[in-house]
Amino acid sequence: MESEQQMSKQLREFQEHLKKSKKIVALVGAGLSVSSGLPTFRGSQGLWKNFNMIDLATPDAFYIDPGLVWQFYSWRRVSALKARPNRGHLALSKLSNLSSNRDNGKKVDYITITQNVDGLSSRSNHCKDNLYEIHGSLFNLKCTSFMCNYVDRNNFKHPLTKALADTEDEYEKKNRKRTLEEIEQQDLSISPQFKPVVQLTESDLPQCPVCKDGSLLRPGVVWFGESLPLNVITKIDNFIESETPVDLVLVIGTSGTVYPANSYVDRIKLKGGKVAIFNTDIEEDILQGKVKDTWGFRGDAAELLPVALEPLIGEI
Ligand code: BV8
Repeated sequence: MESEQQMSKQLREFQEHLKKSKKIVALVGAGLSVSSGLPTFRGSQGLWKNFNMIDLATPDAFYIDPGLVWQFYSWRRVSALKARPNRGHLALSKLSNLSSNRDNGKKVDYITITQNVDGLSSRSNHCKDNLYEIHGSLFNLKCTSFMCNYVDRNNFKHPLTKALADTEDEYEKKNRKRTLEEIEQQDLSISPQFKPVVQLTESDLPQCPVCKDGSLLRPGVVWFGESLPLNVITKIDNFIESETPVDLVLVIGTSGTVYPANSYVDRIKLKGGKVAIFNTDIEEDILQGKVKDTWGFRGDAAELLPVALEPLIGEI
């Protein structure tokens, strides 16, 4: 167990470095959204009904049973719509706005790289041009036809189709269109985890409005086995590889198991950057300060970030 003084020594050292940092990156994972009520991908939370989430986040799963995968993503959409950004999101949002209006005297270049598709960072008033959603968003839809490049961005519509409303109807008896506010008011206490998946046909699912041959729409997320959006990756590479090195990478609520997201931390460390990990699960050596250029803060990222970043962002 790290002692109180060990923690405060780490915090003091970290904040000294934070105040001197000119270039900062945050790598965000599912753990940041836990205190907003959204489950992580691994461990016991990584299940939806009796499916492993990772098995559903693949092109093959969608090809084999688009109705099943769409019910999974409908549940994810409704859960994310119901969730609100937490103080951890707000802390990063303040940091992002610090670097965008550079005339405030605090010269810091900053980007958030988020693996999360829940849209909570963009709903936390995060500066748009330094937020990189490398795995896409639950609220973008795109056509599955290779011949069509239709994309529907920021689609918060609920339900997307009547049949999918049915799956989402596990939350509410009435099957009608609702505003975001109405969704936020509703009671999500009845978990859909135990109701059986219904068999849906393609005609029950979102269709591309442009394609004549009625192609299916899919969630605008990056599935396992798919490449990340090249334009986003290039911007991140340029930020990390430019001649001014990154001084500090904040590794927040991620198990670091997903490539290529997990490669950024080593690349920054290789160029002399220091690492600060915010996670409920941290190796003892890091907590004891025994790992070079690495600080570890064990706890809920939503609680830790506002405290740790306070010297730069002030009070939230
Ligand atoms: C690609 C969108 C190449 C969908 C997601 C074998 C070995 C190594 C790599 C591979 C391999 N086989 C395949 C690969 C590559 C693969 C991969 O990494 N697989 C993993 C499973 C091994 N990667 C890919 O396929 C990527 N593409 O490589 O392309 C390519 C090139 C050209 C052409 C074709 C292909 C694409 C990966 C993107 C997958 N899509 N999301 C969706 O969300 O539905 S990733 C998905 O996983 C989510 O985005 C999520 O963010 C991520 C899970 O990672 P974490 O965020 O870290 O979440 P996790 O649950 O794991 O951990 C949560 C952490 O939070 C824990 O550490 C926990 O302790 C902590 N925590 C909990 N509570 C709190 C907390 N921390 C703080 N506070 C708390 N309160």
